[in-house]
Amino acid sequence: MGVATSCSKISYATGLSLALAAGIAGAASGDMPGGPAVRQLNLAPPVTTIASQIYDLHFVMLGICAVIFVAVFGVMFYSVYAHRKSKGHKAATFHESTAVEIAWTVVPMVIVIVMAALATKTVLAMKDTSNADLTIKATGHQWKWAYDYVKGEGEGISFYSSLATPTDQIEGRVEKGIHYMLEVDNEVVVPVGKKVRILTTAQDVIHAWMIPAFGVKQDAIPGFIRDTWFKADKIGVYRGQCAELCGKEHGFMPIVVNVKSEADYTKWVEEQKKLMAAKMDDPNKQWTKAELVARGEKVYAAACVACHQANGKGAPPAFPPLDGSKLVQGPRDNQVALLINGRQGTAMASFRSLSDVELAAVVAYTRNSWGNKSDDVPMPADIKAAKAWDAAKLGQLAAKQQ
Ligand code: HEC
Ligand SMILES: [Cu+2]
Repeated sequence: MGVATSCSKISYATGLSLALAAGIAGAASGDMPGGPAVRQLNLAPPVTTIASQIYDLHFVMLGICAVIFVAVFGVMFYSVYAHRKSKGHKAATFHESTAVEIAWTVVPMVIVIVMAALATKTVLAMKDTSNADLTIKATGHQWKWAYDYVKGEGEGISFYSSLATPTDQIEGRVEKGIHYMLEVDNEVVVPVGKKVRILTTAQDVIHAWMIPAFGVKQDAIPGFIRDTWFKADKIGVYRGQCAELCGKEHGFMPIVVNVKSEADYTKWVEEQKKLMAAKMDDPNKQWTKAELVARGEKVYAAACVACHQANGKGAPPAFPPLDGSKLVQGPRDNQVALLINGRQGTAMASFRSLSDVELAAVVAYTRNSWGNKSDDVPMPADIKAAKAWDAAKLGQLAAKQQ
């Protein structure tokens, strides 16, 4: 098998150099910076030590396979040709050659041991996530990534990172951009030359966090935390994808890492902190219903319109209307509970990660928009109590199951 694979790789490589020599494969204008190149056959140009080690190992292994290939087939074709029947050769009749048997056991074993020894150093280094300068948690969601800066400069920053390619490009109505399908709204920003530890986990199904130029690919498994690391040697933007088939939009959750100089990274952290502070709601503020409704319109536009539509009519039967919904017009606690917990097995996910103010606001908004009208709106404190009650209940359930 190994021999057959290396054979096809050799012929690709030969084909590539022929094509390059003839000047056919030179459509460099379409190469994506930090992503794949047009007619790319080789691995991504490495940007970390681990990635260059993987790159070198790849060619050493390929070389070993090529030598074996030439040696084995050389002997075989020579034997077939030199001892052909028309020359009157008679088949040898010997049985059981201890020397040959030892040779064909020992030689492959030595080859495999040499290969393993070469690879082991790199594999061990890949797994050594100790002494990181910065730790970032990457959580896979169907179908986006969430990032939390857990430790190091920038601690406390967290955001979602979703595909930024416009639908018009995806559906072919306009020309596709150079970063087609490998661009996001919020990039992961890291400093150059620093060891970055990535913790991977997932919210729903198994995803995988991969940046080829870093030589990094790590599964993100619900209920588990796995980790990997990289230390980028070069400033630039590097692109990868979810590398575990995770559902119908598996191809729609790219990963973009923006490696900045240390000074630029510090600047970015400060900007993020300011943005976060500006977004934070004053915890002591007394909200009026009108203020909550106004605030809720923004939350609704950001988090709910995709399914329930701006006019509250939804898209039945998949997405129910909220305008005139019995649940929205009924007791407010039911609606709060639905938003906090989501509804299992449907597209209505849990919105527990929204702040107390945001949840109170969006409930107030949906209860007082379109044809809906209700003075019974929750205050942020009610949401806080509902979340706490829920957490306590979940805790009791977990304790019972043990
Ligand atoms: C990804 C699509 C999606 C998003 C985004 C979404 N919902 Fe839903 N929502 C659903 C689906 C699907 C249901 C129906 C669930 C079921 O079958 O029980 C639903 C049900 C509801 C219901 C119950 C309606 C009824 O009459 O039973 C309410 C209330 C609701 N959503 C509010 C919201 C709010 C508020 C937001 C924004 C914070 C939101 N939803 C975001 C898909 C979505
Ligand atoms: Cu995925």
